[in-house]
Amino acid sequence: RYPALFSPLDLGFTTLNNRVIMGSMHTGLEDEPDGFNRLAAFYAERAAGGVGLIVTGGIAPGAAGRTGPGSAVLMTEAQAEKHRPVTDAVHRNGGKIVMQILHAGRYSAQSLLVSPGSGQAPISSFAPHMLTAGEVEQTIGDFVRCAALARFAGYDGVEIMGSEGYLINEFIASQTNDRDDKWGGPYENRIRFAVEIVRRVREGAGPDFILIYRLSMLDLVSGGSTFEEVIQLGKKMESAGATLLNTGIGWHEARIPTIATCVPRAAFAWVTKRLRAHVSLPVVATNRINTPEVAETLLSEGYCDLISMARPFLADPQFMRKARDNRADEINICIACNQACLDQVFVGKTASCLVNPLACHETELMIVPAAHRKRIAVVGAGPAGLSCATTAARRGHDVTLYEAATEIGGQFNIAKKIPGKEEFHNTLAYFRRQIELTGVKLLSGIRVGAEILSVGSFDEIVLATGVTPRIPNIEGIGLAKVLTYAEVVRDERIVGQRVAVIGAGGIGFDVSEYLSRSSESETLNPARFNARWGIDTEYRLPGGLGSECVEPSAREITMLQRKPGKTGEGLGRTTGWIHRAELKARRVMTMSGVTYRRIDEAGLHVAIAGQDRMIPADTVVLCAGQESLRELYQPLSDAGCIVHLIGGADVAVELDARRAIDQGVRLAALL
Ligand code: FMN
Repeated sequence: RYPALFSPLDLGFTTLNNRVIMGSMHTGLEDEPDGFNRLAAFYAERAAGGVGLIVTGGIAPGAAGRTGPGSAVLMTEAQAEKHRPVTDAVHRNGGKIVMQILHAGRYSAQSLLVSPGSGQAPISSFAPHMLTAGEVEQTIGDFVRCAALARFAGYDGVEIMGSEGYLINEFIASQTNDRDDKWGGPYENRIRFAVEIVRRVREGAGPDFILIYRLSMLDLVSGGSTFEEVIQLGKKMESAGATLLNTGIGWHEARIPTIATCVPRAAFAWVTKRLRAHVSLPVVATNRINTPEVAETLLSEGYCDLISMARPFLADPQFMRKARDNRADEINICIACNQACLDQVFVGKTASCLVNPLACHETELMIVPAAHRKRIAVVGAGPAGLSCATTAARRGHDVTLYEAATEIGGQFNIAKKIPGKEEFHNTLAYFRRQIELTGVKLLSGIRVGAEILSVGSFDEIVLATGVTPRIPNIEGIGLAKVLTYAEVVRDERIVGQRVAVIGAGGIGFDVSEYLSRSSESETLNPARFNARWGIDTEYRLPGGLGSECVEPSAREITMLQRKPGKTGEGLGRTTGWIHRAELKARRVMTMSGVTYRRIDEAGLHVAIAGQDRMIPADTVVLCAGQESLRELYQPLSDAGCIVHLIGGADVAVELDARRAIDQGVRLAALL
C-alpha cells in the first residue's frame, strides 16, 4: 500500500529500512533515577514496531545547555554508560537510534544560561550570560565530546539541534546575535558556530556515523533567516559532513501554532520541499504528519526523502507494522492535543499520551492476558468506557458495553465538532475498530437499568456513565434562550446573534470558538490557516512572516467567569495561548469576577465590582461545569455487585479525557 514509505534509504555506510524517523521527544524519563531503563523499554517497543530510525530527546552537551535544572547532560563516560540499556534494547529489536544534542541557550530554565548575545528571551525568567569568544570555542568542544560519548554509548549517530530558537539558532538569527567578533555580524559569521559543530563532530566521529542537522527552515520570528540564508546553510551542512537535514519550524517564542491540533496536517512540508530543490542531502519533513497516507503522499510527491513523526509514536508504537501489514485502520492516531505529552513535560512530569496511556509507562503498566475470563459490563461508551472495555476485552475478558446514545464517543462527540479539533474523529474511529477486533459486545441506544445489571450475569460492572452539564441557580435559567453547551454543539440548536457564555473554562473557550466561526475550519484548509497566522509561503520577509488576516466573528460573544483574574488560566500549558489569541482576534469579550444576577428577555444581568451590568444576549450558553451521572452506583452496590466508577462519573470537576482514558486502561489492566 505504501511503496514510498517502505523503500529503504541507503546512506552509504548504513541503510535505513524505511523512510520514517521517530522525531526527538524529551519525555522527562531522561532526568529520572531509573529513567534510562524505562526509556529502553519505551524505545525498544518502537524499534520492534519497525520505525526506520529513532531520535532521542535532547541531551545537553554541558551544564549551561540544560533545558532546566537537573535535566540530562552527557559530559562523561560514566553518564554515557547509563545510555547503554537504551542503545542495546533498540539494537536487539532491530532498530537504529541517534542521540539528539540540544543546547538550550537563552531558553534554558536555570540561572546559568548563556547566549551569543545579551538579550533575554521573552519567554524566559533569566537574563543570559553572553558567551566570550573562548567560551564559544569551549561550547563547540562540548558538542564534539558529547557526540563522541554518544558513539561510546552505542548510538548510531547524533542529531544536532539547530532550530526552535535554541543556542545554535540564536547564533544564526540576527535578532539574537549582536556580536562583533567572527561569530557575529554577517550571515557567514553567524552560521560559523553551527557549521563548525557539524564539521568537527564529523571529523571526530569518522565517516560511518549518522549526523543529522535539524535546520530551522522557518523561524517565524522577525529577525529570523531569509530563505536564501536557509539554502546557504543547507549547502554548508552538506560540505561540513551532515548525513541528513531535518526540518525545524518556529521558535518557541513565536506566536504561531506549529504543532497543536489546530495546525493542518503536514502544514509545513512546503518549506522542506522548497529546500530539497537546492540541496543534495536527503531532507526530512516534520510536524503534524500523522497517518501513513499523508506520509506516502509527501514522499511520492517529492516533498522530502524522509518523514519524521514524533507524537504519532507515543500514540502507537506499532504504527509502521500496522501500515506495512495493511492494517492502517488499526493505527491509534495522534490527535496533537499535547495534553499528556508536552503539557506534562513543561511542568516537570513524565510525558505520556492521551490516546495511549501506556506510552512511557511500559515497565509499570502492562496489558497481559487475564488469568480468568470474567464477564464484565461497562456502562457508557465515552473515552473512559471505551478505553476500559477494549483493554479488558484485549486481555480476554467477556465485555458488554452499554451506551444510551446511538453512537459511541460521549463528550468526544462534542469535541470533534469544535473547529480545530477535527482529529478527535480519529480516536472514535480507532475505538470503533478496536471494538470489532477485541470482540466487545456493543449495545448502543440502550439505557441499561440496575435491574438488568444486577441479576448476576456479570462478575464486575464498570460505570463510565459520564456527566451532565451543571445548571447554575440563576433567576431566569429556565427561559428558552438558555441552552447548555451540549445542546449548542451536539444538538446544534439555533443560537442568536448576541451570545453570553457563562463559564470560561475549556468548554467556554470551545463553545466561543465554535460560535464565532462562520466558514470552514482553517485546520482543514492550509491556505486559510497560513493567512490567519501570517505564515508567508512565498517567504518574502525574514523568518517567513506575513500579515495576519483574521475572519471577523460570526456573532457578538461575551464570555464570563465568576473567578477574578485572566480567563483561560487553566487551559493547556502549550496550547492555552492559541485559544486566548483566537478569541482575542475575533473580538470575543471576556469578563471576570462577575456575579450572575438574572437572565431575562434583554439578556444576562451581572454585577462586576459592585456595579450592575447587562449583557444584551439572544442566547445564553451554559458552560458552568458538569455533574457526575452515577445513579446506578448505589442500587448496584446495595445489590452486592462489584462496581467501579471511572471518568466523569467518578470526578466531573474539569472534563479531562486524559484522565478518563488513563483511568479506563488502568482499571482494565487490573480486572
Ligand atoms: N524536538 C526536539 O528537537 N528536541 C526535543 O527534545 C523535543 N522534545 C519534545 C518533547 C515532546 C513531549 C514533544 C511533543 C515534542 C518535542 N520536540 C522536540 C518536537 C518534536 O520533535 C516535533 O518537532 C513536534 O512534536 C512536531 O512533530 P509531530 O507532529 O510529529 O509530533
